[in-house]
Amino acid sequence: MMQRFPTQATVENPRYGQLIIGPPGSGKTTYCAEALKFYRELGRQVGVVNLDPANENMSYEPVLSVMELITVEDCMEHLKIGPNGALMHCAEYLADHLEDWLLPALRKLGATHNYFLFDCPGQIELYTHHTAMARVFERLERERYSLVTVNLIDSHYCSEPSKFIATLLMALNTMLRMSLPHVNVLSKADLLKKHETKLHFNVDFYTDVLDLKYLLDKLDDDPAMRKYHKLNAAICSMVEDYALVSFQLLDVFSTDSMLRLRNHIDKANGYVYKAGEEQTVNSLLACAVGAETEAARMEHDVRPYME
Ligand SMILES: Nc1nc2c(ncn2[C@@H]2O[C@H](COP(=O)(O)OP(=O)(O)O)[C@@H](O)[C@H]2O)c(=O)[nH]1
Ligand SMILES: [Mg+2]
Repeated sequence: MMQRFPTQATVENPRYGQLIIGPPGSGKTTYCAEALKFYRELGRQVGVVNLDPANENMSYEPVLSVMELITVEDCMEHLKIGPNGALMHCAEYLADHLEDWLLPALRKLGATHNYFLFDCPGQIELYTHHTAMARVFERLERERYSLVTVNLIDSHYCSEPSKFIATLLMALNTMLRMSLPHVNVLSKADLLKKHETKLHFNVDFYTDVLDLKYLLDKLDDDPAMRKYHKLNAAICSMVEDYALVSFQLLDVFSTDSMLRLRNHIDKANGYVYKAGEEQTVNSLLACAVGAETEAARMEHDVRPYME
């Protein structure tokens, strides 16, 4: 987790935003719906802003949706382009209408909300190659939102070493490109128990990303992957050298899991340093120095998803 130091002390009315990203189907919309309820119960003035122009089955009531501005379907019909091109076009269109659409709407909502969950589009190329979403995020930062990217990745990707190595590379690439406080999440962790027989290592191997030598050995077991040994070794060593990628496990339907993730996110975007619902010196200190023991962390973060 990349962490931001407290800058809010000088800001009059701090505003916060979680940028929920991750491949289609990784659980972004479900997370937004559950986080909305959860944060509301904590008393936060929170709302979801849908920035995904192809978001179907929104299970929450957004305070604002990009689909009021443009939809993938309209683009496909009017521009006679395919779904991927239409999505890129929508992202460009959004980035071109920040000053006359997104920001005025957010400022208006600012009267009643100071915490936004941005449900973002999933296509990875929007974050790794394209600049439109980066432009949106940069502009929000300049608008003095304390942002954190919450990158959801289906924990199913742990089931095969080759999938996991691709996940690591994708997470690192996104983190470096976005250069924002960042929390990587393995979503649908409740399903890990079901897949556990397929996992080659303990769950904490995947969350902590400390020693990838074992992953490399496993990759070499597969003849199809063995011929890429040098490439895989280079990727593993790069991920280890940066030492930035680690994951939080999330089961959106578990209150404890949502609470643990909230603690990480609050540290990452600096919410914890501001007059939030946890204002005591002890809770600040606990967050600041990571006062939890390794055993306690294992008990809460890893154990529920084992056996
Ligand atoms: N078991 C389980 N399923 C989940 C969880 N989060 C999301 N899902 C399911 O994953 C599917 C895709 O979720 P969705 O939120 O639409 O993904 P999006 O495309 O990233 O917005 C849906 O069927 C959700 O019910 C979770 O924590 N546990
Ligand atoms: Mg969605």
